[in-house]
Amino acid sequence: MKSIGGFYYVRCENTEYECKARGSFRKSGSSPVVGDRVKISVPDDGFCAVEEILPRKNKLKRPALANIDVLVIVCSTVDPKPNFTIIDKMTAAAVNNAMTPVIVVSKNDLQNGDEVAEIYRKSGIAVFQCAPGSADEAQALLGYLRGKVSAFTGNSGVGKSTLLNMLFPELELQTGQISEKLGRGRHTTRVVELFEQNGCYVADTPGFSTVDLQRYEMIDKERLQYCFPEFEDYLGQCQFTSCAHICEKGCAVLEALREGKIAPTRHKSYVAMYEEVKDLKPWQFK
Ligand SMILES: Nc1nc2c(ncn2[C@@H]2O[C@H](COP(=O)(O)OP(=O)(O)O)[C@@H](O)[C@H]2O)c(=O)[nH]1
Ligand SMILES: [Mg+2]
Ligand SMILES: [Zn+2]
Repeated sequence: MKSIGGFYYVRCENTEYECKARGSFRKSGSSPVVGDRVKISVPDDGFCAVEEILPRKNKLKRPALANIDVLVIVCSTVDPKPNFTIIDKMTAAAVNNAMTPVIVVSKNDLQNGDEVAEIYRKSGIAVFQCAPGSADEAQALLGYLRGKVSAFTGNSGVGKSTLLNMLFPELELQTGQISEKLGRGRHTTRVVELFEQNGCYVADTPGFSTVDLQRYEMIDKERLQYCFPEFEDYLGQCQFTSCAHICEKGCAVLEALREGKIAPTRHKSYVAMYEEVKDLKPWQFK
């Protein structure tokens, strides 16, 4: 649940155990991180210890988190306007890391967000549309997050803190901060923690800064197509087996795009990401 100063706080049933890690973890360079499923020993006297880390389904470096189920990507209708390239990089990075991307469209009271929402629904991604007072939508999102470990991300000002306060009132996060750095400054040490309420586990990263996948994550050109869920039905149906779905003749993805089955902004993001990585050598990844 939490890692601070060499101690690990491990939840087992309803008890939290303060544990040290076995020295062997340090030698192997794979110490436990928040979100890990672990085996611990609980002696009659002395320190509890993390004995074993179970296999991870994913792991982020910054913040150090493991086993994230859901990446909640918050974007607002206005103030700031959605940046589709960034949003789509996040959804792709989530899929590439075995996380389920979810889109929250905020500020529907300022401008209707149906068009943005439709782009992602059409892409097979769950969408929630929030505005102050839209308690039903917040409840639906809470229901979706129950039993899962989630992390929140999105540009500064989109309403992450506002949303988290709506979902988890006891967090009492400050909202309307100009810079995420302000929030970070309040923490003197870098604590990473999972916050649990109603069976939802949310990554409380320092100052609730965003989980920034896209800056550290590049997806190679062969894998990229699989990170856009709406392409799936058409993959393998192109005229050329090596089709990159950019401008090729007989491309089933481009045909779906023309027929309106794939959103133009999504394909545009795919092309932009493809262009970024197409000339990179394998050693330039990670
Ligand atoms: N009208 C409106 N304002 C919102 C909504 N969500 C957030 N805000 C405002 O947008 C500003 C930024 O919100 P905040 O939660 O701090 O964004 P964060 O930077 O992503 O954490 C604040 O002034 C909020 O009051 C919303 O759904 N509707
Ligand atoms: Mg905030
Ligand atoms: Zn194709």
